[in-house]
Amino acid sequence: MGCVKRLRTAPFVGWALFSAAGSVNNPGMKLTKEQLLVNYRKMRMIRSFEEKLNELVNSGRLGGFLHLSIGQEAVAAGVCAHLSERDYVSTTHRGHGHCIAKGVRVKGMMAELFGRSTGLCKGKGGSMHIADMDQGMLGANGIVGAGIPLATGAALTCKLKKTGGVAVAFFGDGASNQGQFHEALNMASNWKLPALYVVENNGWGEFTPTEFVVPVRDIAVRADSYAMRSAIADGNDFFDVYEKAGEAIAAARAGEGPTLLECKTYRYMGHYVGDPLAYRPPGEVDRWKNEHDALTGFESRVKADGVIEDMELRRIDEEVVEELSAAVADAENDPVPAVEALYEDVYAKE
Ligand SMILES: Cc1ncc(C[n+]2csc(CCOP(=O)(O)OP(=O)(O)O)c2C)c(N)n1
Repeated sequence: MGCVKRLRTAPFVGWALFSAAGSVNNPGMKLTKEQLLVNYRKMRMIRSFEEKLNELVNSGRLGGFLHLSIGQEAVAAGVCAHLSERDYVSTTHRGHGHCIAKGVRVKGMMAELFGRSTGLCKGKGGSMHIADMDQGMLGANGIVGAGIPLATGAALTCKLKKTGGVAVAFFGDGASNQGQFHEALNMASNWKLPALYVVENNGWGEFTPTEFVVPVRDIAVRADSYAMRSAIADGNDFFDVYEKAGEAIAAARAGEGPTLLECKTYRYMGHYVGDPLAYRPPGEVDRWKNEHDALTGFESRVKADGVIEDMELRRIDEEVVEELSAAVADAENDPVPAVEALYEDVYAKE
């Protein structure tokens, strides 16, 4: 396989970002204790939700083709911490974390993944088509890059209707090579839309290292082509993402137009659940896990600052486990959609 022959030996370039900067950034950043706990809970929920999915698929209790974002939790949480119900988010094939961070109910997500009629899309969407319009979640998407123009359209709606809302598109480094990325950024900048484009550069697109297919070191520079503001964040540092996303979203709300925010991160899991990861350079996954994990970093920071005690975080961990167990039990017992529902909520009918 060509991929094996070309296996990279150097660590992913994103590594340089945090090893040079250190893992604790933005000492001036202000969040209340309550906000910190809310965001820890979100990140813990994202990770535990996906660890649970991994376990369910591997034990044969859950079917379907799933993509997990374990390792990237700080991006979803740090960006969505600035959003409310008037704001929109679009996501990708790897979108559970963005849904949770945006406030989508875990119970409805779990039921959707199990294909139950109680699911957010009545059991007919599944992991890659999960959506929740009540929360401004425009949907996951199996087509790489397709969420980018969707969020751009939502940003145009916010602008025309003067809602004060913003729209955020989350997507991967691979998606930044798609034509629709460039078309959408051009339009958004030209029309000064209240949009934020968050590229999660996790170093891999399927089984290919990013630098094999992206000639620029920083995807953020692509914003220059469209006279758009850009920023680079350490995507495994919640506080850095929070600060940079906050600046971008404030500018968008103030009518100053969109930003391309590149978050350098890493995903611990393969492209899909079941991917044996044989193509990753030895030690790469462990290095990120052991030296720059988003949750461990957050925990060390808040404990060192003396804001939060260990037992408060452990209580959240337990609550998350309980909530997930209940969601799985409910989902397993809920009914599948009735055959008569086949033609409901679809555009094309016989
Ligand atoms: C238009 C399109 N082309 C190709 C694919 C197959 N595909 C699915 S995921 C993926 C890689 C995406 O990489 P990236 O955007 O970096 O996101 P990541 O999976 O790393 O989160 C590809 C090529 C697809 N689903 N849609």
